[in-house]
Amino acid sequence: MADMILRTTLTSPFGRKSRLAAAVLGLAERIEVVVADMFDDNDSLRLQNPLGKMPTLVLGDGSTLYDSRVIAEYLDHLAGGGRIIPAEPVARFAALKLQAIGDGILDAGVLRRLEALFREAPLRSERWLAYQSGKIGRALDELNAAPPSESDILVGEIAVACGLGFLDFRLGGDNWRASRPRLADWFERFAGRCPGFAETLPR
Ligand SMILES: N[C@@H](CCC(=O)N[C@@H](CS)C(=O)NCC(=O)O)C(=O)O
Repeated sequence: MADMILRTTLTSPFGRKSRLAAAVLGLAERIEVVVADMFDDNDSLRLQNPLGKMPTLVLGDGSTLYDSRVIAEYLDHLAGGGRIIPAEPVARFAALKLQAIGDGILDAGVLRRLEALFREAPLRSERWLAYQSGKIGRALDELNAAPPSESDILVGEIAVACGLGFLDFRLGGDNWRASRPRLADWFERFAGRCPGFAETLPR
């Protein structure tokens, strides 16, 4: 039975990070997803998280946790610890660094999307959009040069997969795969082996 609520949309890539983490850790049944609307002034999301951001996890006692990194830590803790965030320092910081690059792709992608959502076409800054695209492109190149693990499913692999899934969902026309075949192959294999991957595809 669910004893926690996750506030997110079914398209949020950061929300997907939490949902994938829960699936990987065998905790999905304990979490009910209650869809949030970041544009609705009256949505309780803003009471649960003053930043009004998704994902936000509401615990059984009504207290809340955010952001996706903190939620990943919490779920890992609930599952016994060291499952998606290793305790051993070398593995731990490698996983957290990989999470940072996956999150960074998402931060840049979300900023690009917000620019399009909040600014009319004539007001959009092409320079800003290109600045964010540069981050995504360089991150993808680095990941292609050294793809994540083929066997582990740690917070880093989860974050990178959510980043790539977001590019496919929101920037479908932008074929990142063509010049990053090693990363594309990694992503395809990850999709096949990661619990919850298909169920959490953005929709
Ligand atoms: N660092 C945060 C980023 C969360 C985030 O940017 N979420 C987006 C949706 S994917 C959001 O809520 N945007 C609304 C806003 O920025 O007001 C995390 O890891 O959870």
